[in-house]
Amino acid sequence: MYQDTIAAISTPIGQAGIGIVRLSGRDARAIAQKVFTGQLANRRLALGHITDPDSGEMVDEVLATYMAAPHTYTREDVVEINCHSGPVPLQRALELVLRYGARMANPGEFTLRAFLNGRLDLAQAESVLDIVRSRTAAGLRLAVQGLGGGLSQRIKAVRAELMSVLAYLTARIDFPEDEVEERDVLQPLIEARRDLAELIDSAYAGIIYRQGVRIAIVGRPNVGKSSLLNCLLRQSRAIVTPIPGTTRDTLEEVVNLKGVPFVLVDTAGIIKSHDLVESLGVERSRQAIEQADLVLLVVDGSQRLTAADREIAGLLGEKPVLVAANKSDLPQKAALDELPWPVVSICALTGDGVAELEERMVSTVFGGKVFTSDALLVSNPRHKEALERAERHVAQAQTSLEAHMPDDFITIDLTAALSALGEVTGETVQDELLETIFSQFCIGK
Ligand SMILES: Nc1nc2c(ncn2[C@@H]2O[C@H](COP(=O)(O)OP(=O)(O)OP(=O)(O)O)[C@@H](O)[C@H]2O)c(=O)[nH]1
Ligand SMILES: [Mg+2]
Repeated sequence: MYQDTIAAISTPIGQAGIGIVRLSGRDARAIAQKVFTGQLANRRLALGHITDPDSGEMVDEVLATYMAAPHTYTREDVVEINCHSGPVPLQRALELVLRYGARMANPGEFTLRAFLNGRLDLAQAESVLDIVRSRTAAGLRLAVQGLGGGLSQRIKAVRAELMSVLAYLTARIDFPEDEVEERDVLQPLIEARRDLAELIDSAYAGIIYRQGVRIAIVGRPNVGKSSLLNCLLRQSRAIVTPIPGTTRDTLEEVVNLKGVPFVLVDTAGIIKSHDLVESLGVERSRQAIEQADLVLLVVDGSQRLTAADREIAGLLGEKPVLVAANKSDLPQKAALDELPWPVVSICALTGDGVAELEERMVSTVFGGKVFTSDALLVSNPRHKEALERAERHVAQAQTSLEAHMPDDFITIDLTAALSALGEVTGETVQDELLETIFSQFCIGK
C-alpha cells in the first residue's frame, strides 16, 4: 500500500452539471474532512460546503462520498467530491485538498493503484483505457468484456498447464537418479499452442474493432471521390464541383460501418502536375495509399479507363483494393475486367450501390471471416505481440522435445513462454512498460 494520498479532477474541464474531485489513499477521508463541512461516513452521500479553512471562504456547495478500503476502485480509501462543474470551483476544491496533504495524481494513477493493489490485472486495466477510447458500440462491448477478465482467465489456464510441465521437467533435471513419475509432456504443449493460436487468430479482428481501419479513397480527378466520401458519411463534408482538381489536400473522417470504425481519407485526384499546391496534394495522396489498410479505387464508369487510371492502379502494389465504378446513372463505357480487383458499381449522387460497397468493405477487411464478439478476446497489439512470442517459444519447446534434446533446452523455452504470457496479465512486467501504458490515460482516471 502507498503512503501518499493522490487527488485529481476526474471529469472533463468545462461547464457542466457536475464535476468530480477524487482522492485515493490512506488519508483521503481526513484530508477531505478538513475542507468539507458535512460529515463523511462510509458509503453515505453527504451534503455540505467546501470551505477554505484558513480564510473561511466558501468555495462551493457539494455532495461528497467516502468509500472505505478495500471495496473501492483503487482498493484504497476513496473520497469523491461532486462539485458544480466549472473550471474555477473544481480547481479551487483541488487546490484545497492538495494544500491539506494530497498529491496531484499522475495520468492513470488511480487505475495503476487498482492494478498494483491487485484489484485488476494489467489486461483489465488496459481495458479501462479502451472503454474510454472506444469508437463504436462493438468496440465498447469488447473493452467491457476485457474488463471482466476473459482474456486473463484463458491465459491463466495456459500458464498453469505450462507451469506444471516446467515443474515436472525441472524435477527430472534436478533429481535424475530419483524416480520422478513419468508423464506425458507433448500433449500439454500441443494444447497450449492451439489455445494461443486461437487467441492470436482472433486478434486481427479484435484490433480492427478497437483501432478502426484506414481507407484511402483514390482515383484521378473528377471521378467522384469526394462525392463518395460524402455519401458514406451521409453528410456533405467535402467540397464537390465539376472542376477537376477540387480536392487539393487529404481530408479524414470517421464513420461507423457495422460496428467497425472506418477512417475514410479523401484524397486529391492523382495527376502529373506542375502546380506546386496540386503536386503537394498528390504527394499526400500517395502517402494515404501507403498508410491505408484498404484502398477504394474510384473510377468513372461512364468513361473508358484512361492512362491516369492505369497509372494509379499501378501505385497500389499489394494493398487490398476495392474498385468503385462510379456514375452508374450514366451509360457505362469502362472495361473494368482489366482491373485485377473486385468491382462494385455505384452512383455517389443517389447512393445507389453504396450499401453493397459498404458490405464489401467490411467483409474485405475481415477477410471473409466472421467472429462473434465473445470470441474476440485480444484487441490490443501489445497483447498480440506477447502471445505470438509465447507461441513461438512453445513451438520451439515442442520441436526440442520431439528431437529428444536435453530437458534444459525445453525448460528455457517454457520459461520464456511463461514470462511472455505474464506480460499480458502483468505478473512479469517491467516498470518502464507500466509507465508507458498508464501514461496514456488521462489525469483523474
Ligand atoms: N452523373 C454523376 N455525376 C457524379 C457522380 N458522382 C459525382 N459526380 C459529379 O462528378 C463531379 C466531380 O465530383 P467530385 O466528387 O468532386 O470528384 P473528385 O473525384 O473528388 O474530384 P477531385 O477532387 O477534383 O479529384 C461533380 O460534378 C459531381 O457532381 C455520379 O454518381 N453520377
Ligand atoms: Mg475531390
